[in-house]
Amino acid sequence: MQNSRTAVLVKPDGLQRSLIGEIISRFERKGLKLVGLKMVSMTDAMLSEWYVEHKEKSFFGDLKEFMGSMPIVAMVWEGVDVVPVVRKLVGTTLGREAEAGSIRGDFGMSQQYNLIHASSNSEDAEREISIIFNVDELFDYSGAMECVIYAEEEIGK
Ligand code: FUP
Repeated sequence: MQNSRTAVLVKPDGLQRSLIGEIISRFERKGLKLVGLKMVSMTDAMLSEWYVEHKEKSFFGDLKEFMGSMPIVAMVWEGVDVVPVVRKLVGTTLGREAEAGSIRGDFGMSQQYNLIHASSNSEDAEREISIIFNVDELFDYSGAMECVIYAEEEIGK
């Protein structure tokens, strides 16, 4: 198993609904490690790169407008298999169908206003992280609780 990183955005609706603390808290409680955090206004160019896979979709323009309408909170979380772990905590895209217990399932009703973004795979994670974070804005430190979150063989120590 491998320690890896994923990108998370609390979207404009998450900011407006004061869910930043709640969201950070869920990832902390799970045992993930926060290695980057910033508030940022995403430009049209950043959003075109971020959502490149959706550039032909009908909702592309509306999605970029919404995401650029106010600041978002960007984070990088680290952990073993962190990409699928975070996707599970976030829940499926449409809030009103998302699993109860997930962030979207507990707090959302919408598809566009679905509170949070989480990278779909490791390649997307690294690409997304580089759109928002400089190398010196990402931190490497040892987590004091790691020895009770993972068994030694799970983190290859
Ligand atoms: P997800 O990976 O769950 O965040 O969702 P997608 O990558 O499928 O979609 C990216 C974003 O586009 C979603 F968060 C919401 C938005 N979207 C729409 O606004 N309308 C749609 O029909 C589909 C997605």
